Amino acid sequence: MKGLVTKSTGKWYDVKINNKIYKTILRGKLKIDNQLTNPIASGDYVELIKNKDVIINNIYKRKNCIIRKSNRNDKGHIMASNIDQLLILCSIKEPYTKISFIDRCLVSANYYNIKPIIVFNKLDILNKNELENLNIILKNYLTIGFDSFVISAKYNINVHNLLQIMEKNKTLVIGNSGVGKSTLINLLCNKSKQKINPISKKTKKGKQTTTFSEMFEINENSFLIDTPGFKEFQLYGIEKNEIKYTFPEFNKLRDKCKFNNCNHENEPNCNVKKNIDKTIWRKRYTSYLSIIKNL
Ligand SMILES: Nc1nc2c(ncn2[C@@H]2O[C@H](COP(=O)(O)OP(=O)(O)O)[C@@H](O)[C@H]2O)c(=O)[nH]1
Ligand SMILES: [Mg+2]
Ligand SMILES: [Zn+2]
Repeated sequence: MKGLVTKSTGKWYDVKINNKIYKTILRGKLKIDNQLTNPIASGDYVELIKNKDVIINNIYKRKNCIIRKSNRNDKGHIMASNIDQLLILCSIKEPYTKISFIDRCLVSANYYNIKPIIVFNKLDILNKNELENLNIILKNYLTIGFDSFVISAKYNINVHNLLQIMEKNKTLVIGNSGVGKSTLINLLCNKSKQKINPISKKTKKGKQTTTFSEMFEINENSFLIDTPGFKEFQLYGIEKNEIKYTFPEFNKLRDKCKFNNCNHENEPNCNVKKNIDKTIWRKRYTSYLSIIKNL
């Protein structure tokens, strides 16, 4: 039997076959992978066999998967497999999403060939100044060519704009804790009963409730995958000299750099650096430097 993993806890896995969810465990030999903390993630297609327990006997080849560096060690952690899009949920207030966080997610999406969508939530709590700031950020991302939206998940403002994009896709939702991932997923997925965490009055940050990535159904063909909140998105398995190619706006300029393998760092006559504050948004260039420094 072939099924779709909708939830993985590390101990047991929910696998969906024809609208029925099986609680399954993993066959021993599949557990061993020295590079990754989790051999299976939501979105994986697996082969089940029935013994006393229902056992995952095999994993089907993945179309793709998004891997980040584990918080606990240097291994990779698969966030989800076989996904079509990455929805980066952000907020410029309560909590503030760092531009470098967004850019790390964008690098990852580009590297794994997954379409990113940038969504700013909590439109309802922004004052005039904050709205102006958000519009600048939005304009910059749109100019680079990224689909970008502003919504309020809590008050269902502009969320309909997302629905069409979600249709017939598996979308991984990523974002700092407290940005509203569960609120958005509850709104879009009828059956989901995600726990919403009140923002702490002291820190204005969300607590982390979701511990494992889990897939929810918008309809028969459209799915959202919720990820556990985390503070930083650390890249995994990407070489430093590959990062520059994941910034589409750099690619348009690099032909005119003096060196054809220019890293746009300290090289003389770098056309990317020359264009900072022109066609290159300074914040993106800063993200770029911080990403390559941290690898
Ligand atoms: N004002 C406002 N609050 C929101 C919005 N979306 C979510 N929240 C609140 O933000 C807090 C965290 O939401 P939650 O969905 O648990 O965030 P998650 O950690 O990303 O899953 C809760 O108090 C939500 O009610 C929004 O659009 N506007
Ligand atoms: Mg949540
Ligand atoms: Zn250069």
